[in-house]
Amino acid sequence: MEHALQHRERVGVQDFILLEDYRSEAAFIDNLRKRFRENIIYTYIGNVLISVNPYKNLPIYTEEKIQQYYKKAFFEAPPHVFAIADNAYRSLVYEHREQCILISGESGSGKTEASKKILEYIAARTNHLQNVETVKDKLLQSNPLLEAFGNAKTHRNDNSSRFGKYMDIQFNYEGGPEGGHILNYLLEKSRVVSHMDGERNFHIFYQLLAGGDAALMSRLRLQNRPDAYKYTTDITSPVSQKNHDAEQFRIVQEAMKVIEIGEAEQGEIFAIVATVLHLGNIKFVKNNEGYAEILNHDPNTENVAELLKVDATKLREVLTSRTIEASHDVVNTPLDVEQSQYARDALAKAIYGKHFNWLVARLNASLEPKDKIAMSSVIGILDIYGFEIFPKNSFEQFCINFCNEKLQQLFIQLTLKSEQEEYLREGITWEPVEYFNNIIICDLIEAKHKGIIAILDDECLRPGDATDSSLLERLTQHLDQHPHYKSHRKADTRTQKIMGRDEFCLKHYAGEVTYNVNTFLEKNNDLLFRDIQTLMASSGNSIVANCFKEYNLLSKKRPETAITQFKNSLNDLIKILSSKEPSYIRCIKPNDAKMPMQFDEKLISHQVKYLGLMENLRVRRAGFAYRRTYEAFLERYKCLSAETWPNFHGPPRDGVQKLVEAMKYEREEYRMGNSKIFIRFPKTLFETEDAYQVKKNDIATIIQSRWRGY
Ligand code: AOV
Ligand code: MG
Repeated sequence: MEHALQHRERVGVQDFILLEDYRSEAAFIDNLRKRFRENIIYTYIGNVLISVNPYKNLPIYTEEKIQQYYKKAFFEAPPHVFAIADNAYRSLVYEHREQCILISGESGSGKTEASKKILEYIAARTNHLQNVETVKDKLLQSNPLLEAFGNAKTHRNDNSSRFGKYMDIQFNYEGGPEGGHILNYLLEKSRVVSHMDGERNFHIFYQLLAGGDAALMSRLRLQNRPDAYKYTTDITSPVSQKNHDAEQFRIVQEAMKVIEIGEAEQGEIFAIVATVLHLGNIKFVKNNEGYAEILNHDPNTENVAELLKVDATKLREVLTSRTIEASHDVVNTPLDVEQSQYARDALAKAIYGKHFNWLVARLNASLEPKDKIAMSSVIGILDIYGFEIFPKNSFEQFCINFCNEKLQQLFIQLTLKSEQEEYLREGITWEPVEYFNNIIICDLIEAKHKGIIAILDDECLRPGDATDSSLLERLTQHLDQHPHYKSHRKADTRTQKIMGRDEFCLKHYAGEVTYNVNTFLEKNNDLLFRDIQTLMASSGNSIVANCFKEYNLLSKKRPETAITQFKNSLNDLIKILSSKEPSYIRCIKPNDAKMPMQFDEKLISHQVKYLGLMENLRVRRAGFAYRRTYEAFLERYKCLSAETWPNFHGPPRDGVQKLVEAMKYEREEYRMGNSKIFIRFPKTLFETEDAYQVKKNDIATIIQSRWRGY
């Protein structure tokens, strides 16, 4: 038998709180490395779960494992994503506190996988309950469907989420999942029309081309080859990838069935996917007058018109000209080739993006609880795109990284700050812990009137000659003095980092990112020519018609810019999350090669820093691992002292005092606050919980024997 100490030497400690040298980052990383080498990917900091992506399938998600976490309390079993799920579930069902699980970490660190495991665990955990099968199937099947349309291969991650997702699982009073609701955030639409070399468009395009049968292909007028389409070229994919895509296509079709998306609807969905591919192949030539023209019998335009059930001549018209209403006149202006290409790509992005929103709404309709009255409460799971630093960063990275700043701010507020404030409120002395508060960066981005978003929107709304470079000029003019903003004028001479004249740099909490300002205005305006909208609203494809009809109703008023919509929806999300009890999963990516068993220390150290894990640990260690109100603590453990059992008559604080004496807590193990007891070490709690379990069994045995006696 391995000695306990040797065991600890080999696999490290399961809670960083137990590290002797808890202030040393080297010790922290060493502990992660030991565990990673032993295929132990999970470790706690108190109740925060740290997860390192193993990049290989480990046998840690089996039915047996599920059972293990089902039956044990949080601190009893080794750290696991199932323990987080179970803890949230118990708190919801037994203590009636709404829960949310926030998963963060950079691209490829394992957020989406973790969110799927949570869902699978909850599905298995509630297996014994009646009438929840269909709902559970639908919840589970929403993943492959949304991933097909919203995920893509990037340099960082072969299955990268290109949209943010917050999913509520709604439970009835018995604790059975009754329904669900998904909120989606800003799909990276630009990927529909272009992607970097070595990356791909959204999975669904390749899945359809690889897996669609001959009849479907002919109906959609498609060939089974991604290289035949402009939007899906630039990829040399091995045969195995094609087989995988084909297999995924079957899974997507299966998922659609479970979600009750019937044949007719499926037909319309795939027609939309095919339309986008055909649109991409439409070519414009310059006519004698220098304007754009589509050749008369261009099959691509015909295909689009056929699939969308719109008039082909009209389609040609809207792609090559534009009507402008000026006072009482309607003027038709021809577009040049470049403008036409822009219109074509804008249409492809709009169709795909709106269809994605439609799909989420369709899923929500299918997930809506049948019986609203029986519904009691929710567990929310947030899986959002991780922080991104690419060689070239654009508007999308700006939005994604802003989102990560907001979530980091929430993490700080909810854990670090509230932790310190609680000690103050409870009248417990403790040494303050210094930490970096990223609110300064959030303000730089979103402050009213003078933040980056306000300046960007101003430029978008300014009539006349606003351009991306005038935007950059204004940003620099207003923000050059800000400690987290860098213009090319201030480019780092020490590191010789050269910034282009069309770039600005933000010092995010997670590192410096240089953004290229080109296309910021266009992407933020996100405008579609009105003629195109009107034509789409007349489409015989009911999904397309619906998506664009809504748009048209609003179009009298100028729609909000993309970034303002995003900012508002993020602030709504923060409100939702703040109203719930949070659990955290912090995901770490071990290497950039997407390989198993490679532990890149530099990369990991960077993530440990910016995730604020050392600060998190310091706060936790300076403080107490566990706390409960006197009422809750007394209610649970009152059987542990004859003086509090079966009822204690007096203030709960006095009752807890009796319990603490009965349990022989040492002075350094706990503190009595104004309304709560604080327990410093997990070990103290383990022992109390064990004693409680033993006592509970004793009591149950006594009661049973009494019943038998009757
Ligand atoms: P992400 O969600 O954090 O990135 P994923 O959850 O998609 O990252 O993980 C990336 C890949 O790592 C997965 O496709 C798996 O191959 C592998 N992986 C992650 N977690 C595990 C695990 N627990 N066990 C085995 N393999 C795993 V992004 O969405 O790009 O920010 O936008
Ligand atoms: Mg993801």
